[in-house]
Amino acid sequence: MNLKLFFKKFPFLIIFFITLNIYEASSHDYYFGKLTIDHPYIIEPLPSSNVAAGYMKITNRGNNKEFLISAKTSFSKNTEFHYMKMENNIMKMIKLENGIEIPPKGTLTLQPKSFHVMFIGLQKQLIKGGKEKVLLNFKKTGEIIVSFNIESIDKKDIHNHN
Ligand SMILES: [Cu+2]
Repeated sequence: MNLKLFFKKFPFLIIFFITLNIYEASSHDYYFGKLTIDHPYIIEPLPSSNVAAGYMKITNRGNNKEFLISAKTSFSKNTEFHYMKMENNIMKMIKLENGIEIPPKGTLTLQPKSFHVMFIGLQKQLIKGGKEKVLLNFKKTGEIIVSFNIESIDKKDIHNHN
């Protein structure tokens, strides 16, 4: 049976396939050894800003701790890993010198007001809708290039990734 005939007989399948495609295009996961990196994104910084923050969800299916120890990009001079913490009603940004720990059989979510990758010394303007490649280096699993979507902060509020 050719495809045209097939869809004539089962028109609901067209919708199913289209939905499947959209889902795959937006799911944006990376499987890397025992790690899954889910939906890396950067919140579009203000045009005047010299820094931007990146987020993602990292799942470790292994039996050992893993560490995200470095990140390299061509759009920023430097990257650091930070954690935000409330101290006397003031949000403090703490630099994580040893990287970000992902517990065994666990998930760590980098998200606003928590863990993030700080891209410092931006070399270009990051505009929502764009994508930027980042080389992530994990202590045991090694290096992987992932694509971060540039998203606006408004979209994040109505968008639930869980
Ligand atoms: Cu920061």
